[in-house]
Amino acid sequence: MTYQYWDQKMETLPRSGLEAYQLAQLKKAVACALRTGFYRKRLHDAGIHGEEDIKTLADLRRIPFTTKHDLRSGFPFGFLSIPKENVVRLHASSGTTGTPTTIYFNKEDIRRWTSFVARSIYATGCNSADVFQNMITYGLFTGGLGFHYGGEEVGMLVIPSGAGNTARQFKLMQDFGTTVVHATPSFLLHVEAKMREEGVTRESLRLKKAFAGAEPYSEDTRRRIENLLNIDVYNSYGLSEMNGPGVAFECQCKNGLHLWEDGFIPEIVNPDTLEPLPEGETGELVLTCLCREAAPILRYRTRDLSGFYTESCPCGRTHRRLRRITGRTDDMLIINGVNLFPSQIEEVIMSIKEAGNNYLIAVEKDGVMDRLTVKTEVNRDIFMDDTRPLNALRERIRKTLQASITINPRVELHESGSLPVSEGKAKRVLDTRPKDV
Ligand code: DLL
Repeated sequence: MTYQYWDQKMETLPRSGLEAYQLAQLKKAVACALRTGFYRKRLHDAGIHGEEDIKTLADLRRIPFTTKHDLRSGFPFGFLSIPKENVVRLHASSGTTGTPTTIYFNKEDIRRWTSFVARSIYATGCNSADVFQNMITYGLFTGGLGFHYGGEEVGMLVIPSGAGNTARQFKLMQDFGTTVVHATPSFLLHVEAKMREEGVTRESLRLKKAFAGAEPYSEDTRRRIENLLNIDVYNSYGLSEMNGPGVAFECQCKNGLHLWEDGFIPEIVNPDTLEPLPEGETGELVLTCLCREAAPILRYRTRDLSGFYTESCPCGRTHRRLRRITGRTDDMLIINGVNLFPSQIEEVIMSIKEAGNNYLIAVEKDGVMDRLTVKTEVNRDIFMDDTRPLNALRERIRKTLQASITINPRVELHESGSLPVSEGKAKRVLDTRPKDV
């Protein structure tokens, strides 16, 4: 395979060069941070008064961690390090659990973010001949404008279709010969199911690739989307606090996500002790942003669980590869004392051919016990007069789930298209247990 690089020198920079670059950028980030209300106190308390106090990369560990709670406490301007008249954009996380967190950009920040997204897109083999339909929410969410700017930078024809409205998405794909799409994996599965329902064949489209991210998904889900649509799917990871998309991305090898280490310093820590873990182990990802002046964020606890591959990538990039993110430290369910990540259920559902593209996990109290119900869509054809195949399938799904998660769930089968679909990030878990129990 021949590989193409957006910025070959930087993408293949030997480790020593990369670390020297990181140190220089870290000094700048600390200098920026010292200009914010929030970090001035934090850093002074840690004995850091200027960039000269950062002498090696190891000094990063002197800086205290930053949490989502800290970002909220600084709302709205506690993390702003430049005069407001130099800010050109803000993005905000949805803030489903309270005050949103807001990130600010100056012109140079937007330029750098754009180049990380362009680099990511280019690493998948796209070029200016591609027609790119950005089927993700625009607005305060970073996925829309982040990919929009990156796609334009690559020179692709960008169709800002936004999320939702599958009929219009198909029409745009057919009219303009879309070759690449960007969406959440759950929306891609929904699009595929709708195509079948509306008789849109994959042969009538020119689709070759999809970028899928913004929520966790399993390797089985990737394979399902790839097989059904006959395309390559590339995993895309990012978070608003680190600009948005363009933090880590798969290259054409599709085996782990290159984390752009000239823009972000990653650490993997034990989420309980916050101590660094040996290379290769799974823990909480902590990120320091090296590429934003307006709103610097240092040692941010992402809550995302992952680890690095230790072997190098055949593509020649030196930036380390993150393993697929399987969940967050805060999305773990405890069911009658057994720990369970929603991704474990997804893996089973997606491995069962007859199970449909959408599913839901319901957890409720049944007396003193917790009860887990997995609701999954299945093909309409199976809902016939004879209920035996349906019962057999339900039993097979239940047994496979039980073998994998060691909890005996109830399984409900639903007609395809009948479970709720969200245009943005999928809401898979409905936990109605009282919170204080
Ligand atoms: O989701 C940014 C983004 C947009 C990434 C488009 C990729 C594509 P937030 O809304 O702040 O930002 O959510 C960030 O989503 O901490 C992860 O928990 C999760 N997440 C994002 N990408 C992935 C992925 C955007 N590829 C949070 N796999 C992160 C698993 C992901 N989880």
